[in-house]
Amino acid sequence: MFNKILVANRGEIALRVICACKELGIRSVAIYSEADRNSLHVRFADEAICIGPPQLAQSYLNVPAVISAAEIANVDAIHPGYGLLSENANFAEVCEASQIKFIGPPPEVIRLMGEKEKARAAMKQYGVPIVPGSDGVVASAEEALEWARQIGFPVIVKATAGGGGRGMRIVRNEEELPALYRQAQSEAAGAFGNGDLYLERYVENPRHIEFQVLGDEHGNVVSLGERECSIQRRHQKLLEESPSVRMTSELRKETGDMLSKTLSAVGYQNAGTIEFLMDQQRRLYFIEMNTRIQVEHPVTEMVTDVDLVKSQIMIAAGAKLSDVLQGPIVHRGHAIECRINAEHPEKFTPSAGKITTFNPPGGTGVRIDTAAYAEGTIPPYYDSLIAKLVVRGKDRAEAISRMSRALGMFIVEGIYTTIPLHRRILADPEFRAGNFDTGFIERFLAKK
Ligand code: MV4
Repeated sequence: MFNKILVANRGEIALRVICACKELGIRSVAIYSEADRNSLHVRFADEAICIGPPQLAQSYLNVPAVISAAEIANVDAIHPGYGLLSENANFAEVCEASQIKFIGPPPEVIRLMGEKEKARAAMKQYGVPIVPGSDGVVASAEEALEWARQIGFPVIVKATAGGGGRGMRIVRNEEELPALYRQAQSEAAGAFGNGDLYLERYVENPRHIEFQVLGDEHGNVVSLGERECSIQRRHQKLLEESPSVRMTSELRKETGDMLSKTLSAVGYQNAGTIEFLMDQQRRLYFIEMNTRIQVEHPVTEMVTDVDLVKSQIMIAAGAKLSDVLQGPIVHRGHAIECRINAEHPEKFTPSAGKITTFNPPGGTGVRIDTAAYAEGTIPPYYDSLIAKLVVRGKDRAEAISRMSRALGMFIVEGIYTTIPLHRRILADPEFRAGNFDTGFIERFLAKK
């Protein structure tokens, strides 16, 4: 097992990784920017190293600074958390070259899944259903038009390097295709330095359903079931739950078995998430794969009792899945997560500053992942997520009433948060009935 791990992240996820290290008896090393001197990840790690000024490019994204800290602290491994360097294949390579274990899949697997058109082709090769679309990258607007005629409108043009909905355009007819193709191309080139596009048939009002997997270094991959993440705004998830109200135990098993076969063939190692769109007929279509631990991982932890971050660390140290899991995956009850962001309720703009009051709820079935505290400051430089409120109940009805009462007892003063928005979502009849898709939030905000 590792002796010491550097946590290349900040905020709640850095603290989450430190918790896993403590429980495994591994020393943890925090890195921090000048804006994070008083952060809890610094306080709770066994060692902490300042790596630069507040700006991301000069601190948490500064590869030479992160690697230098790892070498000075003499760590065995680096856990990247989510975001930041977590899906950067070059960083994973630098770790390898420096004889530091990157807690994640091999660089070539990160690279494969990072190019969405390549990931699509790989999944298709193993029989995972994908949305009908182009075979590879489309080189021009003319070629896109040919594919679109073949697939049928509406179609969606996507950037192969895409993420967060950038470099994506919905195209409803032939006339608007050339202009939208060029818009997506220049947006992608600007945002990712890669303007390559591919085409898919546009699935109307889908649900967003993702499967959690774990793969070890011995060719074993297991599925831990799904999370439903349809409650999103501008490609930012707000609320996630497991199980999905539209999932059946048969579909869960069939999809999980298909994914474990496919991903062991691909050589997948680490925790991973496979994103699907689900249509009204309950058909699942692969869209992309994330090769990191995700923000919403606690939802799966609550219904399976598997510690995903500890599992990631044990797997990276060479452990077999059978030794990590010690038995079959069992799904019990229902879990919901609300993302508490520091942002203005109407404008959805970041709300940095000092937290004057912080009263997180507790009680049966309630979990809070946060690095926030009273009198602490939320710096303006980083992601606005300040806490995740997660509950588990025996069924969805109990989880909803537990979440409603917990949200009612969560007091944060001094900054704006998404707590009031979540209280309204939990009270919405359509949400409570399980009647929603990725268009929910837009309709919800319009009817107010
Ligand atoms: C789609 C789609 C409909 N059809 N692909 C948005 C971000 C990226 N991860 C994939 N996205 C979508 N891809 C096809 N072929 C609709 C979306 C989409 C979406 C997906 C999941 C959750 C929320 C969404 C909101 C708008 C659009």
